This record gives sequence, C-alpha cells and structure tokens, in this order.
Amino acid sequence: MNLLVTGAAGFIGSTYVRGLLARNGGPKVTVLDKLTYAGSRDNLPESHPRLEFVHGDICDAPLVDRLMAHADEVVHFAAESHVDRSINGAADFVRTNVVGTQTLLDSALRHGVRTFVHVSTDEVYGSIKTGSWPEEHPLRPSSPYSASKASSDLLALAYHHTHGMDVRVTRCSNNYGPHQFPEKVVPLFITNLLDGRKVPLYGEGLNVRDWLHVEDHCHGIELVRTKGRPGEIYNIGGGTELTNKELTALILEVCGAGWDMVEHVADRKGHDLRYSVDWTKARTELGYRPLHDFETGVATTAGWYRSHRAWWQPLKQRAQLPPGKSQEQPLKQPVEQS
Ligand code: NAD
Ligand code: TDX
Repeated sequence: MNLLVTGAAGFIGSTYVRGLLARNGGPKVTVLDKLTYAGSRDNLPESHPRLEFVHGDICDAPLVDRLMAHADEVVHFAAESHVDRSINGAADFVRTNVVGTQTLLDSALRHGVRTFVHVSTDEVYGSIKTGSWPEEHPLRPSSPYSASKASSDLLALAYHHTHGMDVRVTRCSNNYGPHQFPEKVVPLFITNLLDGRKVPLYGEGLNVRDWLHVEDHCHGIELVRTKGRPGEIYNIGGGTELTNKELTALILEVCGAGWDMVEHVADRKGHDLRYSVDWTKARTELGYRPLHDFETGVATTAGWYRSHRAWWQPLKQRAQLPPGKSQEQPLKQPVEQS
C-alpha cells in the first residue's frame, strides 16, 4: 500500500509518519513537503526502506499528479498553521490551505485514490462560550487561518458530495508534544523559560483551549483512515480544557519558574475565547480515546525540549527575525496590566 502524506516535515505529520515507519509491515510512505520555515527534514529519518521524501509544493499540480499516480491513499497535513502569522498576512494561508488542498483533491479524483484524509481543526467552528460542538455544527471561523482551513475542509467534503470521493475529515483540538515549532504557545513558553526569558501571555490569559497530545491525535487519524467512513467528519479531542493562565501555571511549575517570568502582552486580534469539540462520534464509532495524561505529557515535552536544544534554537532564532532584518527583534510588546 502506498500512502502519500503531505506536510510530514512538520510537527503532527512527522509524528504520524514516524509512527507508521516504526510499525512492522506498515505502508510505503511518500512525503511531500515544501520545507517552509515550519518544516524540518530532521523530523523524519534520514533514510528508511519504506520512506520517500519529496521536497515540493502541494500547489505544484504537475508534481502532485506524478506522485498521486502511485498513491493508494492520502493523508493531508500540509498547511500554514499559525494564527498569529495569518493575522500579519493571509496570502500564504489562502494559497497553501485552499489552493493547495484543491490541487490535491483534483489530482486524487483524477487518479482514483481510494481514501483521502483531510486534517482540519476545531478552529473552523469559531468560538464557543459553553458546551461542545458536534460535527454537524455550522462553521463560523474567525481568523484568516481558520477561515482558510474551513474553506479547505468544505472543499474536501464537496469532493465527496459531488464526485463520491472517499474523503474523511478530522477536526482536532490543540496539539502539544515534541517537535512542535517554537512559535506555538507550549513550546514557545518552555523554550523561553529554558533560555531564562519571560513568557508572553496574551490579554488576561482567560482564553480556553482543549489540549491533545500529538500521539493521541495521530492515533485518532489512523483510526479514521483505517476504520472511518467515507464523507464523514470526526472530531478528535484531548479532554483537558484549560485557560491559558492555568496552562502557564503548569508550564512554570514543570520548568521550575515563578509568575515573575510572565509578561502580560497585548491580546491577539480577534482572539477566540474557547474551543471545545464533542468527540463522542470518534469514541463510539472508532473506539478513540486520548491516552496521555496532560500533566505528565507537558513534563515529558519540557524534558524533550531541554535535551533537544540543537533542534529548536536555530528554528527560534530564524523565526524571530522579521523579513530583511539581521538583528533579533522582540515579537511581542509588553503592555501595562489592567
Ligand atoms: P506545522 O506548521 O508544524 O507543519 C506544516 C508542514 O506543512 C510543514 O512541514 C511545512 O513545510 C508544510 N507545508 C506548508 N506549506 C506547504 C506547501 N505549500 N506544500 C507542501 N508542504 C507545505 O503544522 P502542524 O501543527 O503539524 O499541523 C498539521 C496540520 O494539522 C495542519 O493542517 C493544521 O491546520 C492541522 N492542525 C494543527 C493543530 C495544532 O495544534 N498544531 C491543531 C488542529 C489542526
Ligand atoms: O505567545 C503566545 N501567548 C499566548 O498567550 C502565543 C503564541 C499564544 N498565546 C495564547 C493564544 C491562544 O489562546 O495561547 C493559546 C494557544 O495559542 P497557539 O499555540 O498559537 O494555538 P491556537 O491559536 O489555539 O491554534 C492552534 O490550535 C489549533 C494551532 O496553532 C492551530 O494550527 C490549530 O488549528
């Protein structure tokens, strides 16, 4: 079986592929990744008898077509994934997340690909004050990132509805774990503290996220690919909802730091208050449940960053340079606490 996996030099895709390669008798995997700032070839084995790495863009239709001709199934992770970057500029988000997904879907349709798993996000639903979204809840994305993900999510479902393609969509909550690019809150806070720097907490820190260990997410995706049904959406949750203040307290504790290391910075524009997916369907239909305990998961994640400075330090230095600047500049401006 040949599996085409897009975006697997990134955080979640690389965890998924490393898991497949560790399994005896797993599929042959072709990875297509553009190696943007977020992708790192080091996230995957340098060589493996069941791995082919192709450096390229999902918007490159001739390249996608050549690879799709040999693919039985597709798992599509590739995306621009950081909300703050989408606020600074949405063009790459529309190009990769919308046009790239359409390019893959068209090619998969032409080549009669058996199953196409599209990795979406809980952010497509928008923000919810109380309760949790079931899969049939209407989409109300609010950031340029989530709007581009909602577009690709709906396109994927449209290829099922219109062409009868076996498309399956996953919508998961906030992932954390090793190999996450140090711009997302968990690795950013851990690596700042490891460097003796303060952590920038947005606004009052009262926004709520549901935390999901990346290995649990990858297990959920594999269940959807192998046991899910065509045209279905599956929410994948982590079961640990925390305010950003609660999350910060835990990270401070595992890193041995105090609240003096927290800097209150201006809030994110249009900051969604809370995400919460109802993952009853994945539990009852596929037997999905998250296995990682959050406190232990954060402690082992901090341990991974402590022992992998050579992985994250160059990425972080590069990410903090505004285009065309050679000096490191602070990304967030501190504000007076109200
Ligand atoms: P990431 O930013 O770590 O990795 C994205 C990967 O896609 C990188 O390797 C990058 O090089 C590649 N890529 C970007 N543009 C490309 C293009 N045009 N062509 C080919 N490759 C390209 O992202 P992640 O956190 O691993 O997220 C993976 C997927 O999961 C995304 O679709 C994201 O929207 C979704 N998701 C992420 C989270 C989360 O908490 N991180 C939660 C829900 C859903
Ligand atoms: O410096 C920070 N300070 C801060 O308080 C950063 C980077 C974030 N935050 C807050 C904003 C959010 O409420 O922490 C929370 C989490 O922020 P991110 O790590 O940027 O994640 P989020 O915006 O919730 O989106 C993530 O989950 C859904 C992923 O980046 C998306 O790819 C995924 O779809």
